[in-house]
Amino acid sequence: MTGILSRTMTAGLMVAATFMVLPGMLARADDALSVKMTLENNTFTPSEVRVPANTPFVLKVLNGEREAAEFESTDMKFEKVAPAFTQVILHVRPLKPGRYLLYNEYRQDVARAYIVAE
Ligand SMILES: [Cu+2]
Repeated sequence: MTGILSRTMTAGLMVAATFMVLPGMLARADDALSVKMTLENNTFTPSEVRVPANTPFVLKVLNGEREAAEFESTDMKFEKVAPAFTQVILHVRPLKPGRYLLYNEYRQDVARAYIVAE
């Protein structure tokens, strides 16, 4: 239920993340809200995180599995492969209030989590 919210992100990280996910876009390090999740044993921790609605944020998901995962969300329109024991950084566009599903596409049946925008 409780997400790890952090407004601290170094400019260097922000540039790297932007380069990975949105090539060509300029980094904005001033207002980065970041949220973290970890996937381990087919379970996301936390399984639900809250973010402010209508605010862009950075979602960092660590794949703690021994095999690759694909973090995907049709609700939030992203998908990214994460090799074993790596973290992916996703720039999520502002969300209207609601509950948004994300999952490991390789194990959709079990590994699911929610972003709650409010
Ligand atoms: Cu996919």
